[in-house]
Amino acid sequence: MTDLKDRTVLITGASAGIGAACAEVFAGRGARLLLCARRADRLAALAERLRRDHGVAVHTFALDVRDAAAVRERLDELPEAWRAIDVLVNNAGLAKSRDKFQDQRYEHIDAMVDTNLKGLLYVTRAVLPGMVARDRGHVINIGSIAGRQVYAGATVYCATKFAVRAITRGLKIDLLGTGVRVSSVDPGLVETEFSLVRFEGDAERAAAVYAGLTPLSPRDVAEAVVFCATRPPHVDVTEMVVLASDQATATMTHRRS
Ligand code: NDP
Ligand code: 8X3
Repeated sequence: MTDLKDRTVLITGASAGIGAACAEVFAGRGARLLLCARRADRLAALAERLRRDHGVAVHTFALDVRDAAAVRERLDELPEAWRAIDVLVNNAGLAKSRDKFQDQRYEHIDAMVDTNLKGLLYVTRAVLPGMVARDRGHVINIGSIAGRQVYAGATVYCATKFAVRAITRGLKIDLLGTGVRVSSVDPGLVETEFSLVRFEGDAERAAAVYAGLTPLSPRDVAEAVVFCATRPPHVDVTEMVVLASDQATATMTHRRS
C-alpha cells in the first residue's frame, strides 16, 4: 500500500461535491491538503473542519483553472513546504445545459471546454515537471461515463470528458519510465451541485436527475480515488468506472418511482 500520511495532495474544485469529499477522505488518511476552487470562503470553512476533525495541515487558495497565468502563478508562489505535490486530483469541472448543439450558447461551450479540458491541462502542465523531477507522483483525473458514451444534449460536455480520457492515456505513455502514475476515475450519476450548476439553479430540474434511484454519493467517488492513490507504487489503476447500481449506461437507469 502507498501510505498517504504526510503526502501532499492537490485537489482542484474542492469547494463542493466530489472534490470536497476527496479532501475529507484524503484527510482521513493523514494527507496534507492543498485545496483550490473559485469560492475561497467555502474552502476556508472546509479547511477549518478538516484541521479540527483530522489534525491535518491544509492550505487553500482561490483559483479559476480557466486562467492559465493564474494557474502558473498560484502554483509557483506556493509556500516552500507545499511545493512537492505527491497527488494531483483534477476534479474541477462542470456541465452546462442539455441543449442540442445547434442551440448551445457560446458561453456554455467556452465554460465547459475552458474548465474541463484546458483547465485540467493547465494544472497538470504546471504540476507534472516537479513530479517527474522527484520521480514520484500520481495524477488522478475525474472523467465520467460521459467520456465513454455520448448522450443527447451533452455534445460538448461529452467531448470534454472523452478528451480527459485521451489525456489520461497520453500521459500514461508520456510518463512511462518515470515514477509518476496516472489514473482516471469515471463516475456515473453522483448527487452533487453538478445538476444545479448545469441547469443554472433550477433545483426542481436538478432533483429530477436523481429521482427514484440511489445515485452515487461524492464519498463513493472519493473512496475510489483514494483506492487508486493507495495502491503499491508498482500498481497503476489506469481507468476505473464507478456507476450506481441503479445505472447501466449513460442513459439507462432503473427508477423505482
Ligand atoms: P460540483 O458542482 O458539486 O463541484 C464542482 C467543483 O468544481 C466545485 O468545487 C467548483 O468550485 C469547481 N469548479 C468549477 N469551475 C471551476 C473553475 N473554473 N476553477 C476552479 N474550480 C472550478 O460538481 P461535482 O462534484 O459533481 O463535479 C466534480 C467533477 O466530477 C467534475 O469534473 C464533473 O464533470 C465530474 N463528474 C460529476 C458527475 C456527477 O454526476 N456529479 C459524474 C461524473 C463526473 P467553484 O465553483 O468554487 O470554483
Ligand atoms: C456527469 C454524469 O451522466 O450527467 O459526468 O454526464 S452525467
